[in-house]
Amino acid sequence: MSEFVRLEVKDGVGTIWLERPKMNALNAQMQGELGEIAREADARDDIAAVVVYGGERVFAAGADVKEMATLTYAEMVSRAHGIQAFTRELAAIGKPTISAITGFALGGGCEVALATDVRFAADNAKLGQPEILLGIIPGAGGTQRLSRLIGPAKAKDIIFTGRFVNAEEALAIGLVDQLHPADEVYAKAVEWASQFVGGPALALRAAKGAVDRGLEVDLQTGLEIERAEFTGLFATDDRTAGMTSFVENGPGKATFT
Ligand code: CO8
Repeated sequence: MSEFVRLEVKDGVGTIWLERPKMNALNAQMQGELGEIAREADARDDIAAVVVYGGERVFAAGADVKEMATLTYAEMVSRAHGIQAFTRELAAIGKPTISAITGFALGGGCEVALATDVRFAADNAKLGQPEILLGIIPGAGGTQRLSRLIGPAKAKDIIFTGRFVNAEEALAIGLVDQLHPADEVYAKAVEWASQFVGGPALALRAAKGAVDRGLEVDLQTGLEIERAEFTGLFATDDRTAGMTSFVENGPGKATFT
């Protein structure tokens, strides 16, 4: 039973709630719960898409610094894999995922948002990787996912300085995808996620896998990944339903199972 992370399912959309007052600081227990709930969201057939949300005030202010402050080097050596594992589990959800960001998304909080496909932010949002100010660097994927998303120069500026990026700048550099008033950002994210309810789940999983795995390899290997995913879909009921419906009724009217 999770204490700090909750999965709520409504009309085909799963919301992963971050719930650890006051700032959703991610202690080791919460990191483990997030990884576990991400795996559940991936596996459940009643979830078509996932929203990650920290509530109206704050997304997450990062790893729990008070907990981390006491760790020795030897303890961190054995924990570091787990720290990367929970954002990897989140990124591995084979369904469309979106973060609805209000307030601070810092350090590990920003890394959680980076592990989803899309980010909608409130106009009061502040994102950043302030680890450098603690004498460390991002450890839950930030150096890798941030630079892949916004490019190495902008990522280095943010990681080297530890500065906070406000909502307007985050939108301008592609760190977030849309801005909304704080009290609307969750509803907008749910609306985005709802588009995929009743959609072709295997094709969505294949599309996400092809894009994500393709980003990690050379073009030729990426094209081979695409070809394998593309041809594999010809064995699915969804492609039969999609194409039959197009031929008989025209575009966009297919019902998928
Ligand atoms: N960890 C633990 N407690 C925190 C954290 C945190 N990251 N952030 C805030 N808090 C606590 C404060 O200590 C304070 O507690 P209390 O009321 O008991 O004194 C309470 O939350 C409210 O915080 P503030 O009074 O500071 O509130 P402000 O509105 O003045 O400031 C800020 C909010 C800007 C968020 C500020 O608290 C801050 O800078 N927090 C730290 C942000 C940070 O450095 N994050 C990075 C952490 S390191 C990290 O994430 C490592 C990544 C690699 C591993 C990832 C695994 C998840």
